[in-house]
Amino acid sequence: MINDLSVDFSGLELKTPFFNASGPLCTTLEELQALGQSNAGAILSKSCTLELRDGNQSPRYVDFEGGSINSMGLPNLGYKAYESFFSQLVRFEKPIFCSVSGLSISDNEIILKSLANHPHLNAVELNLSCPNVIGKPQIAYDPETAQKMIAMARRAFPGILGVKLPPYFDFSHFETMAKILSQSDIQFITCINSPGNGLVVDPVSETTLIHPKGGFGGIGGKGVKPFGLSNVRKFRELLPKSIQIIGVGGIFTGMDVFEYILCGADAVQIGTAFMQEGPEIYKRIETELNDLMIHKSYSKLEDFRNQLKIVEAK
Ligand code: RRO
Repeated sequence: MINDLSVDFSGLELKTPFFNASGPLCTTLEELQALGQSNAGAILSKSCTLELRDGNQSPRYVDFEGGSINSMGLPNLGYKAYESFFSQLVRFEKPIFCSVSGLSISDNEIILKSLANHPHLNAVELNLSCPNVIGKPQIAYDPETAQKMIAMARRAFPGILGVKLPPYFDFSHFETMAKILSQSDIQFITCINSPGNGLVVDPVSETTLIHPKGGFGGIGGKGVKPFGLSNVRKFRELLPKSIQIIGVGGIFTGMDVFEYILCGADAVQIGTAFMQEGPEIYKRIETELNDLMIHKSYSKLEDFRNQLKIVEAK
């Protein structure tokens, strides 16, 4: 490593500012160990529930030109399995994050209280934005429920706590959520989850690409980057500095990471591109970010974090 790519994340050291988004390739111990061996700055587990879940029927994850659509439906091994994995990940000497997505407030409370006693877990990312559980709306689109969930989580889990948000598209919605988040004593937000309920069509077979929910699913990939960037930028403007921001959405290159940090991200996560390329992606992205920083004469991330300028009017 030539530049200093490290991040102080609520007192945790991330050696690189990028790691996996919760979802792709982070469900089994083997997958989590592969993240440990990679150049990812942290290890994040698949969103977990109280009990093991098989998830939705296949096909449920399909790549298309520049992106992906998924309706996995929260397949995971149940939180107790992840608790047993975390102790086996300590040797990689990087922060361990657990994503939690219980199906009710009381499920989340049980999981979080148990995680609070785990000696090797460093942080929790509470998922308020899964778009794919049949019959369960995305919590973070309902501010009142989100507020209750976050307040409960704060009481149940005293450690480093963040929430994973869906994309917002209206300034009034950003302001409503920012008010709740500012009053909630959490350490970070992650934005954005895959924009929910997109539809991708195969014109040859005249079918949807995925089966569950009539073909509707969360969209990842290049098309969502403008919304990932806007959500990071807007929340950075509205939230106190004490809340750090992880950017997600459409990151394929070191240049994409650079753009997110320019918009105010403290760190970033990679979903679709990680699924396509595997754990080797973190080495490539590190090299690309390093080269770009050298080209621009930046030696550390603080040199350009949150420094985006508005283009002059003509
Ligand atoms: O498992 C999923 O279907 C899923 C989840 Br929990 C999520 O948060 N985001 C997503 O795109 N898929």
